[in-house]
Amino acid sequence: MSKTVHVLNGPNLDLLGEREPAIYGHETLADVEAQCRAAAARHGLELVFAQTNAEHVMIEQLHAARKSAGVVYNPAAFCYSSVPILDALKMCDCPLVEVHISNIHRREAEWRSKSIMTAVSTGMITGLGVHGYVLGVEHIAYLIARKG
Ligand code: CA2
Repeated sequence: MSKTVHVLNGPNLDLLGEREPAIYGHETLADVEAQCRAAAARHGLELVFAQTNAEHVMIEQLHAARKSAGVVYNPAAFCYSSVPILDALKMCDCPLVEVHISNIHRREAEWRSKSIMTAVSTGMITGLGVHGYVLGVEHIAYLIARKG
């Protein structure tokens, strides 16, 4: 059984920590990666961490993650429109934890709450800041431990 967790990030998240700190906080994506690596190490899991601004790259990253222990993913604005990514998510044979740093249900515009990915995600963590990623990794670890 795979013990690899994939943490995937969509467009613009490479700039995390540089803009809109009131909404997204001050931590950078490198900080998020370090926190996810620490969580994975605590549970003896391998971690693949990636970010892309390109839809086709995220699709390929999801294909690579299909048989993994689980995917923790922040699709960012792809979550509002990308049917190709939605289809790639459907092809994954593993738990899918959708993460949003901000609470997409509390934002300035109603459209931000309408992630089309939610329909195929196993679950969603939204509004807990970058700690949501760590919780996502912890959840995959919990599922592996439960299976024995
Ligand atoms: O809250 C989240 O994690 C979001 O997925 C972030 C997306 C946004 O479109 C979603 O509505 C919610 C992307 C935000 C743009 O990227 C930024 C990166 C760094 C700093 C500010 C924004």
